[in-house]
Amino acid sequence: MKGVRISGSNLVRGGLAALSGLLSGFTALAVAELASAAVRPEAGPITAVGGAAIDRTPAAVKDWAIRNFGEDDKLILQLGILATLAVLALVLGLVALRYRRIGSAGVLIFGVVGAAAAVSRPDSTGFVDGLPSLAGAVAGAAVLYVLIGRLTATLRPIVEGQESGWDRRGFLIAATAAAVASAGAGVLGRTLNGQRSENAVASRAGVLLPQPASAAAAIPSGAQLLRVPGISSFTTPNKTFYRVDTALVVPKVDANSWRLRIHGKGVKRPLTVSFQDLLDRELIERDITLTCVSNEVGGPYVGNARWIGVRLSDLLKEAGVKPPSRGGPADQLVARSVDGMALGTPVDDVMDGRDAMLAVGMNGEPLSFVHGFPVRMLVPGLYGYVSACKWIEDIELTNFDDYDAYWVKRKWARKAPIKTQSRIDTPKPFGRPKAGTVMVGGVAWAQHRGIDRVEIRVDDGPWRPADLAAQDTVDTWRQWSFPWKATPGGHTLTVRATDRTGEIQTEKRTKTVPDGASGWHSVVVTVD
Ligand SMILES: Nc1nc2c(c(=O)[nH]1)N[C@H]1C(S)=C(S)[C@@H](COP(=O)(O)O)O[C@H]1N2
Ligand SMILES: [Mo]
Repeated sequence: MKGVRISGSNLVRGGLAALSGLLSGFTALAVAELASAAVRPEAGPITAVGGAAIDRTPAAVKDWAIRNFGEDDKLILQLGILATLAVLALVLGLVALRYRRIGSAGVLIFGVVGAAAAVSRPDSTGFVDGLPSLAGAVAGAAVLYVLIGRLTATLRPIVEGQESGWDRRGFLIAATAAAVASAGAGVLGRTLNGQRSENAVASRAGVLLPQPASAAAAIPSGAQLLRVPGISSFTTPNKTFYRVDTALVVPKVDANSWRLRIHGKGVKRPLTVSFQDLLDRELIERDITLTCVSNEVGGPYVGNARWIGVRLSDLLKEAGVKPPSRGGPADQLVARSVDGMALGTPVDDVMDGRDAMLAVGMNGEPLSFVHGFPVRMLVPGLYGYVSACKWIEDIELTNFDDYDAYWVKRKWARKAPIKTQSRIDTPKPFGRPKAGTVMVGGVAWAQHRGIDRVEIRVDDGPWRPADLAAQDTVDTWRQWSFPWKATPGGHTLTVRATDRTGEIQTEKRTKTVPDGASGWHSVVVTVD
């Protein structure tokens, strides 16, 4: 009887020890959240560890995550970190029951790991970034130490002959106090961190985009094919525009205090401009199709929008920058963002007359926070990772030989013009259209070269020309359609495009790494 009772009580104590571990982890995160409000929200442990994990993720894995989780990749990563921490906290609680100090030391070690991650981030402001993790870990370690102390305390039996027990009451009080205090710290931290972004939200709400001096020509009415249900809309709405970046916390920048610095090699007159300075300059409005280098053949990471911004070459010329083709000493423009991203763009591309811009507006609105408010860069014809810096705050002129930007350090190519691609939007893969005329349709893009021709092949038949929608500009994608006389049975539809230099989209399949996927998009359907 006695033996059974003791092991039962050990089981309870084991469970409570594991719970103490969890509570200690909760305290650590909550206190870290509060401390991060005093440093920077991005220095919080989950963001820091997640960000550091993204920085260290090999290109192929990053690509795999984008492919499988799409834009939920960051949420999945954060949930994964939380789940891992929860398991480790449970284990530490159990360890602490036997070895009280080692349990608490374990919590401290996690704090050091979090602090190291925070300090290592490219946007880190130095050692202070490690403080939230350390402060959280110290609080968490203390909570674990105290709780385990109550679980292992031996109280003298109250009644003569009764078994001596542990401090149930003390444990309950300490655990409740820790939980309440941690929840308070967490909520306070969240609120304070939220307030920082309020100024940014207010500054965005206050933006009135001026009329651009150089308006975009109206989109030709024939650019959007109306009789092809299921085709991508010519202009991608902001809400559904794809998003690819490394930011676990979307930067919320206050436009009123935002500044952009232009400096570096061959910059005769370094410039610092404010958001208002940009709005006061001559603005251009252009339709530009943006594409991600991580887009698979047939993939979704491409979108077209109407952007308003300042011509980047105007600013560079004002700063006295000459492109290397005219004797300038710097061939790389490195754009840096508030979140520590660095993207490298060929100076020649930016200054060759194309509409490279610092964009402030997207489809008639100020940029949204996810798409880079207040200002982002865009260079027609180049993949986003070598051109489209969001939340930009610094432009440095340098050389490709002297500096590798963020993605280049991670095996992606230094230079990456967008490859000619075409995509079948409808019918969908494994669709079951009815026999008869089926409207096949989609989009094709070869930014800054333009699309000249799109062809469709049914099974192993001949290539036949698709009907092209009107071209907006060479910097935008182009819709196409093909009325297919579909016969019952399984069929494979394949598309390929030809750009305006006369080059046919290559059949050769390549991976997205290092400079973008190539190959033809095919869709298999069964005609009923
Ligand atoms: N600051 C910052 N800018 C960035 C990135 C990033 O991770 N951080 N990703 C780039 C990549 S890879 C692409 S494809 C485009 C995507 O822009 P979007 O999210 O507005 O579609 O932004 C670019 N600009
Ligand atoms: Mo990208």
